[in-house]
Amino acid sequence: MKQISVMDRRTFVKAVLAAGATTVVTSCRSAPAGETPTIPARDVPSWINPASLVRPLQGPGGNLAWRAGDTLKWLPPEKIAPGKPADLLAGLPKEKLTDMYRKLWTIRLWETAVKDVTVAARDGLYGVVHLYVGEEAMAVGAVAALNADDYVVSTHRGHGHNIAKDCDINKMMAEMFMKATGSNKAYGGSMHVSETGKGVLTADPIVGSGAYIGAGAAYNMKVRGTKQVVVTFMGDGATNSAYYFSAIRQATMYKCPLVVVIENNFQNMWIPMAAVSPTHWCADLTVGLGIPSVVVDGNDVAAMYAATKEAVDRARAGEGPSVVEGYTYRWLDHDGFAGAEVGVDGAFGLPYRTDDEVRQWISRDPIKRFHSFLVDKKLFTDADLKPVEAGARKAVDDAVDFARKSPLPAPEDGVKNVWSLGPLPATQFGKV
Ligand SMILES: Cc1ncc(C[n+]2csc(CCOP(=O)(O)OP(=O)(O)O)c2C)c(N)n1
Repeated sequence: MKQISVMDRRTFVKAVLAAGATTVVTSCRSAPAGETPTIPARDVPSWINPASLVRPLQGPGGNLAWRAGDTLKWLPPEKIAPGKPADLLAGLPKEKLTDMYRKLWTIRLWETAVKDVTVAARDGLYGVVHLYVGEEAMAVGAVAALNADDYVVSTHRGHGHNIAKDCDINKMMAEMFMKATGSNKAYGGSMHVSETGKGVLTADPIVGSGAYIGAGAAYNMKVRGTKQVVVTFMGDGATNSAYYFSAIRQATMYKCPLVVVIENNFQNMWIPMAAVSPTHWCADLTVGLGIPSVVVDGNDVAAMYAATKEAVDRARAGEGPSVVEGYTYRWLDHDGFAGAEVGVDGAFGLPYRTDDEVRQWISRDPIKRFHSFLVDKKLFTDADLKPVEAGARKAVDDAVDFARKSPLPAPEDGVKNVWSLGPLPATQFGKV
């Protein structure tokens, strides 16, 4: 047999067919175990201040040799890094910083209450639930860069986005309990928790769909000239959806005020991001569109705020979309409560990750990092912050109480709020 070295595919197929083959099976070689395929390093885009925004060129993607525990290569530092984002954060009004601290704790405690209530099995909570514990800095940092009348498009893991956008946590909890007082009157459940009046346009279990919804809404803002901005949250997995690239491509074409915030938690359900996303980072996909596509430490409120603020300002000025990817880690399982216990942070004993990895990420708790930032900068004392945390705890306890005491929907409500054409015209088969 003739040895063939490097050639293009057409030449290869011609050569094999000329040799008498009737079927050609080709395969591509993956990187040898333990070796990350090398992709030539690019320059950091000039608009980023490399000293302040993290842009590690070697990301986790495109690595079929990924093993449980490999997220530790991106374990963030214990403290929020000094630099431009930290200065920007420190310069925010104290009320805003307090609000951000309250929201971080509200998300943590609200999600933990859902986990504890369900695992204790005292109440009936229904439907599939994707919790956001560990990822709080992404939503709080990004949404802090928005005005109250800007919009958010959420995901299947959407409770944190809603809380960051000031949605009613009582109604949200009642929706989890499938009560008539729920944010969707018990028609939606966890994956549809949203409040359009607060600017959360939708939360959606169809992974990737938020790209179109966000791009469509941003097009609307563009046409109406409202100067509002839309932030669409997407998981790393969602960026592999065909919807994603076509949506951001069109939004770039029309310079729509869209900011995509990619929550890269290294996992796409139980499959490593590294094994399904071909580029080092998801943000690399949009570099060719010529739009800012940055990667930051997603457990650092300062980095998330600074990067999103820059993108939002650009969108509002009519310059079009940007992508902000944060890398972060979810402490619990993809959905449900495998490996979780009442009163314990994190989920352990899961086959796709190591317990050591989970503990190390928990040690880089984004809330703890924000707390020490506020205290180290002498903006607040621990005594100032304790009541904020206690307030969030009480609000979450009240939300669970509200949900427990709320009525179930009446059986006849099952046929309300259902879309129909109304009475159908008579047909040749009689009235339908
Ligand atoms: C169109 C579609 N395909 C598959 C699924 C099943 N699914 C639910 S969540 C998920 C993974 C999403 O991963 P990612 O976007 O990274 O978000 P994460 O869950 O990590 O926050 C998948 C594939 C779905 N809901 N919708």
